[in-house]
Amino acid sequence: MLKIKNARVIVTSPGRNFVTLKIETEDGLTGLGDATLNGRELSVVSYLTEHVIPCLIGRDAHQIEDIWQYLYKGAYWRRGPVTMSAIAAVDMALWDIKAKAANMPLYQLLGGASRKGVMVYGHANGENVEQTLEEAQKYKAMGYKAIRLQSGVPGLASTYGVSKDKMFYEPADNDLPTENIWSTPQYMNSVPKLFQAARDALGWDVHLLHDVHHRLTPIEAGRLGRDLEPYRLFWLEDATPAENQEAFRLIRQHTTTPLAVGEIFNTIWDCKDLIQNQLIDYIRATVVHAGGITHLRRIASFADLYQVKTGCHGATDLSPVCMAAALHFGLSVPNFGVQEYMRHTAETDAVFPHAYSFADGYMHPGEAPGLGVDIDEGLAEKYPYARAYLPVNRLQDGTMFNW
Ligand code: KDG
Ligand code: MG
Repeated sequence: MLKIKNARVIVTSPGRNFVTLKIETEDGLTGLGDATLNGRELSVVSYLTEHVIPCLIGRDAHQIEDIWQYLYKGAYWRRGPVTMSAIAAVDMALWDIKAKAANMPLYQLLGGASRKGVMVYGHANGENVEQTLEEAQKYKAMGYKAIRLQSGVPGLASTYGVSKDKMFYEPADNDLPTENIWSTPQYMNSVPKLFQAARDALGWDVHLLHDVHHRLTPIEAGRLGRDLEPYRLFWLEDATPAENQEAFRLIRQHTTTPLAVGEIFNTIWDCKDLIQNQLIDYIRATVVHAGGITHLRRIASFADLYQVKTGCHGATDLSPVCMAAALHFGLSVPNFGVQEYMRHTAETDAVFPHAYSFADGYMHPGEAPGLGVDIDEGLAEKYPYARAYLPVNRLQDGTMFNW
C-alpha cells in the first residue's frame, strides 16, 4: 500500500495561470497533476481543495481506477469541465506516483512505446496570408511535419488565434474578456485562399491543419470542407459546436476533408455518437479536461474500434504536466494521430522542469521515472495568480456569437 499522506494545490502564473495538484505518499513519493481550466482556474482549485482532497487522504495511491470511480460516481454530479479537470489532476498525479514506484517512465506502464516519437503540430499564425506563411516556413525549418495555419480575416480588426506572441500564447491576458468581431462570409472567403497560397509556398509533404473554433453552422462547415478539399488538409478542427453530436453528420455528407473535434469534451459521452457513427476522424479530448489518463485511454480504445485517431489538445494554457502526460499517452496508444504542441515560455519551463523534448517534428516524454516533470515551488511562488479570460466573439451587428 502507498498511503496518501497529503495533497495540495499550487497556483502559479509564469505568464499565464496554471493549477497543479501535488499528492504525497507516506513513503515520500510525490505525483503531479495538471488542473488548469483556462479562464475558470479557481473553480477547480476550490473543487479540489474543498471537496476532493479530504477524500484522498489515507487512500492507497496504487488504486487509480477505484479512486477514479469513487470521484466520478461518488459525487452524484457527473461530468462537466470543473469536475473532470479535478478528477484528471488526481488521476495524473496517481499515475505519476505509480510509475515512480515502478521506477519507470509512465509510457512503460501504459504498454510501452508504440512508436519512436509523437508527431506534433505547431501553430503558424499571422495577420495576413504572407505573414502566416512566413511563420509556417519557420516551423518547417524547425523540422515540424505538421503545421496549423490561422490567418487574420480581411476586414476584421482581430481574429482569435492570431496573437502577438507567435510561439506561445492564445490571448488570455485581460482583466475582463476582450471582444472580437466576427463575419462568417468574410472568413469563408479567406480560408481557401490561405491554403492555396500555403500549398504553393510550402509544398505537399507537410501536413496542414486549420481550426474553425466552433464558428460555422454544419452546412457552412460542409461548404468550407469542400472548398478546402483540393489542399488535402490533415484536419479541419471544431467546424461547428458539438453539443449536438448529430450536427457532424451533415458536414460529413458534404466533404471528405478529415474532421477533428473534442478539445472541450470532458467524457466519453461527449463523443460517443461522433465516434460510433464515424462522423469524425480525430478525437481531440486531452488528459486534463477529459478525466485524466484513465478516462482518455477509455475514449481512445473506443475510438480505435471505429478507426478514429487521437489528436490531443496541447495549447499553451495546458501546463507542462499535461503535456508530459499527453506524450506518455501518445507514445503508447495504438491509434495515435497527432499531438498539438504550442510551446511554453522560458518562465513556464523554468517553473516546470521536464524530461520531454522536441526534435525534428517529434516529441518524446523522456526516460525519467513517472511523468518526468517537476514543479519548482519556490519559483512558482514568485508568480501570483492574475485573473484572465479567453476573449468573446460578437457578430458585426453586436449579436453574441459562438466562441
Ligand atoms: O483555452 C482554450 C485554448 O486552449 C484553445 O482556444 C486553443 O483552440 C485551441 C487549440 O486548438 O489549441
Ligand atoms: Mg482548437
